[in-house]
Amino acid sequence: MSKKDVKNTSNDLDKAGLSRRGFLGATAVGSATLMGAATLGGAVMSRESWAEAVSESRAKIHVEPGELDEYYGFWSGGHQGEVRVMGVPSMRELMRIPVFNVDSASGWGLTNESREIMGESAKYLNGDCHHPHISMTDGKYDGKYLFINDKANTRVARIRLDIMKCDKMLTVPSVQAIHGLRLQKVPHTKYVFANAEFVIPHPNDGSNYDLKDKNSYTMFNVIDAEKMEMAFQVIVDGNLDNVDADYTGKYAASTCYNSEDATDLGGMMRNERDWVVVFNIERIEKAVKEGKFSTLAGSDVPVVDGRKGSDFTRYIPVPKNPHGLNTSPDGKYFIAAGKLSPTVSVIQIDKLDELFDGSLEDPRAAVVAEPELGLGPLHTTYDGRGNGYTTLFLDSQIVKWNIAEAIRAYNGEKVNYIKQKLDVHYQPGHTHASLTETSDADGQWLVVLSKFSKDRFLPTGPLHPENDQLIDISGDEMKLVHDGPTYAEPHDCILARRDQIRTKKIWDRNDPFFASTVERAKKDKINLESDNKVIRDGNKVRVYMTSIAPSFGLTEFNVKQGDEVTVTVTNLDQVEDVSHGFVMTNHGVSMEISPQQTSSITFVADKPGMHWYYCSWFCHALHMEMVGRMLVEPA
Ligand code: K7E
Ligand code: CUA
Ligand code: CA
Repeated sequence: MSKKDVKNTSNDLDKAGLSRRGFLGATAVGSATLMGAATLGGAVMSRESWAEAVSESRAKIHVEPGELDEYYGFWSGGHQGEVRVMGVPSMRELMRIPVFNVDSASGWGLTNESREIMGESAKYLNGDCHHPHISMTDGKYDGKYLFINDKANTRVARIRLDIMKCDKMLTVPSVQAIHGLRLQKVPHTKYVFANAEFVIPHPNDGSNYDLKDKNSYTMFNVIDAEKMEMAFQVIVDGNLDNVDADYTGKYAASTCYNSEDATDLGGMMRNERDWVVVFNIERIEKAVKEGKFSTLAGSDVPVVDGRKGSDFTRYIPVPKNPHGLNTSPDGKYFIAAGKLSPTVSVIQIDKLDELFDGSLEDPRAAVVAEPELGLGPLHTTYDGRGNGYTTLFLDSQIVKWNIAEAIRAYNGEKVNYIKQKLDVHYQPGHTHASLTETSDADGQWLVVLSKFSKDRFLPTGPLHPENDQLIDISGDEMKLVHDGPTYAEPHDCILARRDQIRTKKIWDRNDPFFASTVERAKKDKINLESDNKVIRDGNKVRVYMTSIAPSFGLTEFNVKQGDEVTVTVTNLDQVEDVSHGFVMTNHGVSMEISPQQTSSITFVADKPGMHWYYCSWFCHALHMEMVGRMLVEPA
């Protein structure tokens, strides 16, 4: 079926005197079995025309060899620790950005430059990242940074999108397990909001294990995005799960599933309602500026108390163990997914002012709808046309529903706000529509990150890949167009238009990424762009060399057994894509040196004899010949 035919189908509908909305509404009220039937714009289609409509959508994701994708996708790598860059809609993996892991191709976690960025936490070889988010200006992606959390080791990292490398990493003090992470959207990303999930005693020194004690709590953490330093922390009741920010710059809101302060599953499910806690960032910022804060032992970060009764927060009861919290792109609503309740709770953001000034007393008055969507709602995303798309973990479905109609139904009107339920495969967690968390939400593509793939791919033993599915949401009907197996475990992803990301083709010699290495070379009176020299400093040996395809500036250097050797390589090539590598055999040494980059790595020459080093990134027809030898004199 051609595009023209699809259009005709809707025209026929109009001709029949049935407006799209009227038709859907009437049918849906009358029949619960509509869901799952093939429909286009409300018209029930034949099996044949349905297949044709889907195949037309599928043709759109075929990006020809040599053609570029319309969107950049950034996927978290879950407990694998990295960020993955995808092209959408082709779903081709473009790049991996190591962050909370060690990567032997790039040398992340091995090189001096990366270890300096990781700081003290470089000792951790693992991470668990969930939520990647791109910095914004006026509620739109500015393409500058991507931030991501590490639940495992309580960190937040920043990736510079011009070079697609992590350039800052911060361990959040006095808390455990950063989970939810979102950015201030307006006026710009001044703050990173990071939820610490687990309640711990303060001080956590073994003197107290009582979670009901008033000195046991977790905190909402606010990070200065530009400096990547802590701005302030807010003590809360309960625990903290997911978070999002509004479009005024004033509020952020987080879900809490453990209002019970329980330590076990049964306890955490006891209450029918937990809550969404809303933070008045403006008020907290003001209090901190006026010095109205305290600090915790071993930290100088300003801490304010945002527990119940505080001026800084409001607690809005919602059912039950809520999980995802997502702001609608029109800026009107925070929507919290019920998880153990089949509902989502729609919180009207412009009622929050009244909630904070006291003119609205009951916090539940800010809830303007609580539509029933299905079993296990986890996360919601938006098409910018007034619809929400919520993952149903237990039903293995994505449900499209209309927000305005859900509000009318909550007010007693008889409307069916559910537009479509589509099976996904299987057990979806996050879902993300193109540009959905910005005011540019364009309703083109929807990614559903399914936790189980079961039988969808060739078997790979007991451990299965996940399944990231791509759905065309540009029309009235969601159409599943692609299965994308992924390695553990992308929790979340985001999509940005390709023009919103601007990358460098080669390194700038003044790039701060390797500035401290340049600084060290200066102290050694080394010109990195021309010198090939060995500096001996006691038992520390610093080897400086250049590289230009297909050779290293030094093909041989001498050290003594037991020396601590730092090899610094500067890639003089200026041709885009000509990256070199440096690997010292049998020493655990490997790194990338891309055009105009300087990289360095330190190791102990603990074995006497001859040790070859070689280039590990294929750079030239004579790449295999790009070698040298380290000669280690026995002690
Ligand atoms: Cu639902 Cu960590 Cu965003 Cu996983 S979280 S799914
Ligand atoms: Cu240089 Cu391969
Ligand atoms: Ca609970």
